[in-house]
Amino acid sequence: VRLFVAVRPPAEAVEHLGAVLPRWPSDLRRWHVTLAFLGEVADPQPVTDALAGACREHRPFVLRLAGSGAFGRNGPVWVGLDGDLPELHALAESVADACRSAGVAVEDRPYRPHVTVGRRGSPDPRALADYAGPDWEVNQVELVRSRLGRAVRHEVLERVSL
Ligand code: 2AM
Repeated sequence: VRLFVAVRPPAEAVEHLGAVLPRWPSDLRRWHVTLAFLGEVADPQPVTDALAGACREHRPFVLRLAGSGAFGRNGPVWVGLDGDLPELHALAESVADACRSAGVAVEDRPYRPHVTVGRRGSPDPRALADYAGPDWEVNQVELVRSRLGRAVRHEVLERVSL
């Protein structure tokens, strides 16, 4: 199964952002902040166990959606995060370590927290550069299965509290 670990902004936060976009996004319920992308994993159980251990070491913290940019010209458009960023980075590092201890080869590249909100340069990230949404408390982490196909589908396999 194809897996990733993420935190999910609550409905208030994604709807606040949705309301300032030129068009109401169809995929708003899938918006998430990836902590670690695992790729194909044969057996999710060891990951689930390691994730529980990692999340026990962290307390809830506060984030808000803020700022925007694109990965390259005409690339995916993202909205950034603000708030307790050191806690977010520390959590992402713990999650990556936990996945590695469960035998998953997680990429070791600089962590750039974001929510992907569009593709091919749309919506215009310049219009969202000064965006700042409401604060929310991050108190759980999700292990998500991603099914590729004509329509991407996300299935939450596990929710782990901080
Ligand atoms: P993205 O939203 O910025 O594309 C599920 O695919 C999640 O894992 C997405 O949030 C995706 O980021 C993220 N991800 C990170 N690295 C990835 C990779 N190499 N392939 C696919 N998704 C990746």
